[in-house]
Amino acid sequence: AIAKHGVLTCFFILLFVDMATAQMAMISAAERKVTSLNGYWDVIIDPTGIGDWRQVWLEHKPEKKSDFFEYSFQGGPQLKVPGDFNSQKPELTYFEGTVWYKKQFNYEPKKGKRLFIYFGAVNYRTDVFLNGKKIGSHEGGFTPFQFEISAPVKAGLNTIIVKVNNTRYQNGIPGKGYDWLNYGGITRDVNLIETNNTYIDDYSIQLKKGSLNTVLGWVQLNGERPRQNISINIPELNLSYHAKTNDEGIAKVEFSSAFKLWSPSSPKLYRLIIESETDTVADDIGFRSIEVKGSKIMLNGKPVFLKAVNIHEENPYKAARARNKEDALLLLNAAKKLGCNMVRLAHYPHNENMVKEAEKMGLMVWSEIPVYQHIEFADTVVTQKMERMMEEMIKRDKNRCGVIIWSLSNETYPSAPNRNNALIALTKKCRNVDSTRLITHVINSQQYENNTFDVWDTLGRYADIVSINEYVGWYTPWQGLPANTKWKLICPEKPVFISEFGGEALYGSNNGPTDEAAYWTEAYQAKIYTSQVAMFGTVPNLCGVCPWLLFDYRSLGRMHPVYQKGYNRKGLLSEKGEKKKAWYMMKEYYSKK
Ligand code: GCB
Repeated sequence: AIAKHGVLTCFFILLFVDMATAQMAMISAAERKVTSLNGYWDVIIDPTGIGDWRQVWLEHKPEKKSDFFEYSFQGGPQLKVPGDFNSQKPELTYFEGTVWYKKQFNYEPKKGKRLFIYFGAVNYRTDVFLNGKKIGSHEGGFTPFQFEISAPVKAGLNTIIVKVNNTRYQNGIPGKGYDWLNYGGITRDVNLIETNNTYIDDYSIQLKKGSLNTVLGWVQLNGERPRQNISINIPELNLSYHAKTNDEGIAKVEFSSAFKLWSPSSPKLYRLIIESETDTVADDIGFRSIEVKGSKIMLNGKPVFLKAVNIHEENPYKAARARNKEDALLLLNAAKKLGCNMVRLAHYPHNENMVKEAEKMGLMVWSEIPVYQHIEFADTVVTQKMERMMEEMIKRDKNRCGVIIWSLSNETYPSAPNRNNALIALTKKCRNVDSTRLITHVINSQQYENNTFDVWDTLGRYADIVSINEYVGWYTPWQGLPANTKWKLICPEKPVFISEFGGEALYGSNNGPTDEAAYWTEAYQAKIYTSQVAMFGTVPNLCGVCPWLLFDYRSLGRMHPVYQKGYNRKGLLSEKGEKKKAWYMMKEYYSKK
């Protein structure tokens, strides 16, 4: 009987295989007419994936007492959305598998309205079912997506079931190996969004490359009335720009004004209202120019040194994925206190609060897709996923002037089959989608011999900035005086950014219990920083540095029973926010820059 049931189920699963992949989310989702589905959701924890066979989404209900049934949500546990599941239940701490989520909502369909369900992010694979039918799926843990449910939604009570699976896949992005906690679950907001038949799906409103006063962009409508009059209003500037969308719903936008430019010392944003005949969206947008000229990075036409810090999307005090404005402020205020003017949001797109709050505080942002170390570039599915993730990241954040750099990869292996082809193609795509920002790839393939760095990776040729991760003093010993370091660079004309450096220290372990402990002391970490600072003086075209990293953070690969206990200890701050010696050194370096 089980076998027969299995065959039938397989048949049904096959029927579902071709269901829709998610749509890219409309931008500025929070500014729309939303009904939040945040809060407690009923869940079924499903370590083996048996729920697929039992078709959890059908919610079989017994008619008679004697009817067989399994996997009811009723009377089971609940999890908070948004939120990773790992930090919510002790049995889920290191869980990698499937959790089914269920939520009900009431809705009254209205003539002329469309309804979408929007997910800020779900890690890693998502399948969504509405009233027992699959409506589609999404892959990727850090970008938003949506499904239109205008047709299947019913009057009255509706049931949404979401299958979340955070298993690591060889052909996933990231792949199987990475140095952070694999927080699974519905980690960001879920909203119902109601729009008119034709709504403003997307817009790009930023300064034209190289210009300090001219906006070049577009507005994109979605719906049955693509041809409309649109306007862009900036009340503070008394500016009102009018255009018409074409048959594809697109209008080109070009206007000039004497903008007060956005910069770290004056993070000016303007309230902007975009109107079509059938929709209105508001946004806070800043204007700035970012370019590479010769070996320098120029912000608003002036050279800028990037005083950055690496940050994972984790609230260290809660040992949980950061998800809201308060979490963002905790992390970003610490970066500010260190004296930073930029944050590298490692190693995946963080939630929108991070980007928006950083922008408001005058922190430039480096945003990255999780193309990290072990990626199966030879698998064409992987290259498609990379592109899709990049597009989802850019669609969401392209109007954030704070974002100055798109990072398309971190420490990938030059010897991995098809790596260069895949990343070069991705870079070209990225420039097509957004020509206004800088693009980088983080390189870690350099040789360090005879106190000389040989940065030979040809990927550097396709980036605007050569970004290098190096851990001399930690994973690799110094081979001479840091101040005498020599450099051979694949692109000697380009700006160089040290995107990671550092070492681990357990806060308070200043007099380690044994001699070996020297390596884990704050003093040892501080010495790495002194040496690195001395070495920075030797880097040709140095345009900025970025210690790894702000806070100690959770990572499964960090299991030293005394010093790590599940934490990567390269933080300048402990997970409790205590300042290590290296914090003060970095702060001093930034205060002098
Ligand atoms: C790296 C990675 C970063 C790691 C770090 C480390 O190069 O980019 O994700 O966590 O090294 O601590 O080793």
